[in-house]
Amino acid sequence: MASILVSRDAGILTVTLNRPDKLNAFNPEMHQLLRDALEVARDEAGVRAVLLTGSGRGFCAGQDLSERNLSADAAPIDLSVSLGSNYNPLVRRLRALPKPVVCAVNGVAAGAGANIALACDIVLAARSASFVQSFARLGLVPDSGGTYFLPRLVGSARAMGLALLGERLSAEEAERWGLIWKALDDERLIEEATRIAQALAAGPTRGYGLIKKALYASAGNSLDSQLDLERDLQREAGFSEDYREGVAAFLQKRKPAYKGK
Ligand code: LHQ
Repeated sequence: MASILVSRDAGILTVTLNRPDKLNAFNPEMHQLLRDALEVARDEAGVRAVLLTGSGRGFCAGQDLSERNLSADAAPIDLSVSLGSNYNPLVRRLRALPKPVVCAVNGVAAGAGANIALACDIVLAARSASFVQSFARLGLVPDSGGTYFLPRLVGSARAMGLALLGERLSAEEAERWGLIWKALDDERLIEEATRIAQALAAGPTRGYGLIKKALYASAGNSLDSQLDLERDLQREAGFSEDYREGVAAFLQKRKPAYKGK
């Protein structure tokens, strides 16, 4: 059974983490297949949105700990190797993808699994899902962008509480705290995530890519540099066919037919 399932429909690349017995914990094969899928999403013009979810009752339980079994006499593992070669490139790939990524968190998201969800652009979660910064329970530091995303999304008091205590945060609380876009009834999750992905896949793809660039740069920029960046990105957006189509459709009082160009 492949540890990642990939399907394509109407401009959406749906990627499903598929190790349900391990709550979709990451192993090297899963990293490799996810990397391949995100390269397809980046390189193929026909893909205009990505939908990421998990199979079974979990979204992703982070690193597969059964692969990290440390006997007393074993040499310690250098964890920076797997962050440098797998997790960090994954987070960078998700953020840099010039197309929107919708994440449907179908169940528990723990450790790197929680932070990979937070690296996506629109995060929806089933009401039964939860987010756990489980790292401190193992003596580790939140990784995969956790120490970057958490304080920016929920403020430093809540970020510190989540990181130190490693308690489960329900999907509803995550929505109230501004950690995610929306919590939804379980049976509506995939339907709603697909509806959003479909709308994005039919939208002005180049403009969306530029919106991602602008918003993700904003956290590290002064107002002055952000205004300059907006000017430059708007210049680029203004040269797109979709901008031309958007204005024409508005003036002709019809629905725009965006091509993603
Ligand atoms: C698992 C796992 C798992 C293997 C559940 N591995 N089997 C990056 C780079 C380098 C190094 C280190 O780390 C990282 C990033 C990280 O992600 S570190 C953090 C790793 N993840 C965790 O610490 C989470 C561990 N899992 C849990 O705390 C719980 O399983 C959660 C809270 C996710 C869910 O709890 P429950 O709903 O009660 O489920 P469960 O614990 O019964 O798990 C179900 C099965 O899944 C179980 O197997 P079994 O054969 O007994 O049914 C677990 O052993 C397995 N599983 N997480 N990460």
